[in-house]
Amino acid sequence: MFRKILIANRGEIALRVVRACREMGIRSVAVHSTADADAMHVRMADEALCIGPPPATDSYLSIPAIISACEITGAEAIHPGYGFLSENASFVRIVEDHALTFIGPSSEHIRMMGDKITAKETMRALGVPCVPGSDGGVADLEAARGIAAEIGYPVIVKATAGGGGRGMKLARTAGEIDIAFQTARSEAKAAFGNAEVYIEKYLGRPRHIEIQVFGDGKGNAVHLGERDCSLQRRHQKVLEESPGPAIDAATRARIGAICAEAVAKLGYAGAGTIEFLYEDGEFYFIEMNTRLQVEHPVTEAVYGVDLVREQIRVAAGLPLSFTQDELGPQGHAIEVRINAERLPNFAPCPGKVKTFHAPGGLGVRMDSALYGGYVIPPYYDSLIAKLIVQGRDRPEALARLRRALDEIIIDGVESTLPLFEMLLDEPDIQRGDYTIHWLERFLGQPGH
Ligand code: MV4
Repeated sequence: MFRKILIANRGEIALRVVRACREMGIRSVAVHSTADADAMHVRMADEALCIGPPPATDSYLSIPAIISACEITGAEAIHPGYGFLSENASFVRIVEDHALTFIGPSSEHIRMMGDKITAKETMRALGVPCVPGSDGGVADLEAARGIAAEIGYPVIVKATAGGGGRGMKLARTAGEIDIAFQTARSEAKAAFGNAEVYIEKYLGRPRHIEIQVFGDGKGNAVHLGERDCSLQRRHQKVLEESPGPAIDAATRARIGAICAEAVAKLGYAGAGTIEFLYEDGEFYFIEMNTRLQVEHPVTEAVYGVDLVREQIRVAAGLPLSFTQDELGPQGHAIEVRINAERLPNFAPCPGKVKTFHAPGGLGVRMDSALYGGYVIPPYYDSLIAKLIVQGRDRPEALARLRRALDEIIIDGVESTLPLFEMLLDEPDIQRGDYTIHWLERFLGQPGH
């Protein structure tokens, strides 16, 4: 096992990794920008090193600074958290070349899933159901018109280098395919330096269901069920839950087994998420994320596992600590993302936190790097806390969420807390009856 791990991240996720390290008897090294000298992850880690100025490109994204920090501190492994360098295949290659261990999958698997056409072809070949569409890239307008006509409108044009909602264009009718294709290509070229696009049938009212998978890198893998992440605004998730309100045990077992088998055949190592659109009882693969996700705690809650501990174990060459037979969801968990943003426009609202009080009690977990007197810097993501609640069933989890929200105090900065109070009053949310479009429709209504 590693003696010392460097955490190439900040905020609540850096703290999450520090906690796993401490429980495993591993020393933790925090790195930080000058803007984060007083951050909680710096205080909580065993050691800390400043790696650069506030802009992430010069600190949390600086590969030379992070590799140097490992050499200075003697850290043997790097946990990337999410975002920043977590899905950067070139970074992982450099880490490997320095005889350090990246806590995550191989650079090859990251690169494969980063290219969305390759990801889709790979998954299709492994028996994972995909959205009907072009087989591979679409080279020119002629081909785009032909394929779109064949699939039937509406269609969506996506950049192979995109993902997470970046670089997509909808064509509702044949009259819109030329502009959608051309715009998608030129925007993809400008944004990613890669103009290649592919075309899919557009699904009009799906849920976003993602399957948590875990591989040991030696051909063994398990799934840990699904999360319904449909409640989002501008591709930023707002609330996630597990089990998905629309997914029954038989459906979970069927899609879970397909995902675990695919990941096993790939020889994938570590945590991964296979994203699907789910409509009319069918799953359609869209992307795979090769990292630990923000919303991993809902899976930890219902499956009773420590996913970060498991990531560290697998990276150290140890086997998975559980078999598929030992894994099953118990009860229900919900996470809400609390951002330092002003409603109704979600404008970032950094500044000094005067008072901070985290909720507690049965079934409540709050992952946050906030403290009273902390100054939220303006340079990074506005996520300041994740509240995760669990109950014996969904109604109990919802009641607990309402109770925990009542206990939270965040004074000094505005936050998205009032949004969750509003959501809990909505019958659709109480019933679990929502798609990927529900929240934006709700927020678009006058009065919200
Ligand atoms: C789609 C789609 C409808 N049909 N693909 C957006 C994020 C990226 N991961 C894939 N996305 C979508 N792909 C087809 N064929 C609708 C979306 C989409 C979406 C997906 C998941 C969660 C939120 C979303 C919001 C808008 C659009």
